[in-house]
Amino acid sequence: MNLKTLSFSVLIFLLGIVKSTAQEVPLHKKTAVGDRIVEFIPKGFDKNKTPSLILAAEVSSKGKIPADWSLIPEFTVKNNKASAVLKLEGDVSLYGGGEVTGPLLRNGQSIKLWNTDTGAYSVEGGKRLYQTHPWVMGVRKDGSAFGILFDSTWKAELITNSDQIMYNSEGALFRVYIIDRKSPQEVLKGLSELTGTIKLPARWTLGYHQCRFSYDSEKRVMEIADTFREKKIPCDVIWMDIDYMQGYRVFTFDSIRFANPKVLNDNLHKKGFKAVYMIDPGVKVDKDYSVYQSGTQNDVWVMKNDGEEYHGKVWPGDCVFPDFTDPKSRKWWSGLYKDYLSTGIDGVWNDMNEPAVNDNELPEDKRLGTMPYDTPHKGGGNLPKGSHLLYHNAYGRLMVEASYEGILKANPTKRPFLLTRSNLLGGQRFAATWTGDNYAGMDHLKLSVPMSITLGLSGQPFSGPDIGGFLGDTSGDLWANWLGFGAFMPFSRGHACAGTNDKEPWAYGPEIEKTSRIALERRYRLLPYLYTLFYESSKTGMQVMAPVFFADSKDLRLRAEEQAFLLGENLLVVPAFAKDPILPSGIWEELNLVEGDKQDKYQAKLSIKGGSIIPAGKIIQNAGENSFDPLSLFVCLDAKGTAKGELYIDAGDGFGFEKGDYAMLTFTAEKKNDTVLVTVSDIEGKRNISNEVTKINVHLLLDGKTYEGTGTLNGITITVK
Ligand code: MIG
Repeated sequence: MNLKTLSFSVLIFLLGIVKSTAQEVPLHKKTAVGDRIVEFIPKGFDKNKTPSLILAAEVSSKGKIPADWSLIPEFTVKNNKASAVLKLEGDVSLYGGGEVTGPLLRNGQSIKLWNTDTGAYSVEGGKRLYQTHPWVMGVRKDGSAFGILFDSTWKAELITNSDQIMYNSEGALFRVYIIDRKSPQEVLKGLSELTGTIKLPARWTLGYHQCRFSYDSEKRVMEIADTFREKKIPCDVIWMDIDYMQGYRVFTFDSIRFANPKVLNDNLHKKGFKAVYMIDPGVKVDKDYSVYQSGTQNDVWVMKNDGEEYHGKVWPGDCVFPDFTDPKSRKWWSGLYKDYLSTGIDGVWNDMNEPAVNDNELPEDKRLGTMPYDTPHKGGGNLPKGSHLLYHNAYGRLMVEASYEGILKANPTKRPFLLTRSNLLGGQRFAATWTGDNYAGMDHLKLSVPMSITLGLSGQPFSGPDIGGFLGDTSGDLWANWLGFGAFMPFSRGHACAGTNDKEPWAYGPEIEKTSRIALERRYRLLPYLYTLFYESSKTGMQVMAPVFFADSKDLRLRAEEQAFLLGENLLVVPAFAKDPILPSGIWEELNLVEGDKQDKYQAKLSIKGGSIIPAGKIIQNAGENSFDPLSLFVCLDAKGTAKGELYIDAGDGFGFEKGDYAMLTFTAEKKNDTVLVTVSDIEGKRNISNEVTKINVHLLLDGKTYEGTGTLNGITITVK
């Protein structure tokens, strides 16, 4: 071997090493894009390889990064796969990652970001679920916090170790955003500045929802609805799962069992119910089916590399799938909702949109449960053409964008309600969510608390589990335990899988029925408070359901508490199952809302925080009834003898509030000697509420006693002796 060939082989050898070890990628640019929000762009980043599907809008530079800034991510590439790492200093409590199983405190956890249909959360030991949220929040010992967003949808893993946060993708370089602010609440607001907030939901969506796979005829649906009213158990919504369709063809109705959807929906409306129906992405391959015909004519389907339609098996058998990356396909999909919703459907449920595909006929090691990774997507508009590996995690998110727009267009004077199983960080702008197919067991009951809190810490405040558990039979005891706190989750819906026992509130005998009634009456009394929280969230991105440490982010004892939770900042919910929960210090007074709630062993214990005023309504059977006759104010004074609270009121639906037709009331209470004066200190908005709120009952909770007072918006005085 001469010198030339030797050095050539050495070169090849060295190149080999370089290729298989990670190569550091220098930063191309770092710039402030908001208040203590910094964008990091690695050299070689190309938005035609990694488009942003997470940000609500393109950001723009707002100048230099703050002088004290310390958080700088490091990028590497190995075999064309990009990673980023953020090294951590000192003790940091980690949260987020979106829809996850496992503990609330995420130190030492790892998850796979590849949206997956995972019954009982069984795929990869629960490390891979239906949604993708490449986002982690860290809370330091001093209560200050930061968050890191990896703006990528590529298949990836997210590792949250105590000394570093790592995001390893299987695709091209991406941008990173870091927010560093004084509190976790401020960091969440920063997240919403980047990814948007939820839209204010209609008031009825905050009521209780009753679902089953499936109430399979018009008759059965009305039986369920009528039973709620006969038994006086509050409920707002009945859900229609897939069996309402004609052979699982989306946008159709079974010609025998759901022959008159308009009549059914009208009848539900007359009784104060709303109706939500399921729509899946898979469209049956059937030449005689109008949706398949029109989609084919409009060239909207995902096509394989060989130019043929991609077919995957779902409920209807062989299906095609809209290519939601293509604006033309999204527009076509939106257009399907008009006729469909004209039957009086109030809300839509998008399921199976990971997308889930049944490929069980393949040998086990070949099964993907979704489209092959190299299936191409057309893109268009801001989105480049790309493989399924890039777009899979955005499929559900693009679907719900199209659904949302279609629903809004069909009923422009109503606020769309959409529930989705799959989604992506930022997708809270289009749809609420639930945590998929859990099972009827105490472990999943407990898990449902950190799961929903974590979604909230990842930008999605509107979530909840299948109360009672979806898979398997549910016992009365499990149901009552679950509803006892599920009644205080942002999205509160009972659901049940096909083949399982009846899971309505009355299905377990009179004792559990009574417990269920009390739990839901408590929720309905709190609707004014809940609605106010959702309004706040739609403005600022604040959570609805919050971890207990939000009461005091400096109190290190609270960092891992995941049994108890907060609703807003002022209401503490301790589920009946909670064993030795770690609770925030300070003044907290027990809140009882309904006769018998204190004595019932299944009810969550509620407490309100010193310094706060919680508005409540009366017991109503659905959110459309007047809650404010009278309005109740629960007042708990702080050490200084003062308290404050807010109440948001509007028409409950529609967009009048955007033009000022709302009232945001601020209440204050002040103790002077033996009297406490409660007044309305401020009203924002143009809505005239003098006829809406005529009478106010004040319940002052002080040292375990309750003092009552009655009055009007002009103020209430209570004597404390
Ligand atoms: O393969 O529509 O998670 O809530 O009831 C099951 C039937 C499809 C999965 C959803 C579940 C729903 C069910 N769906």
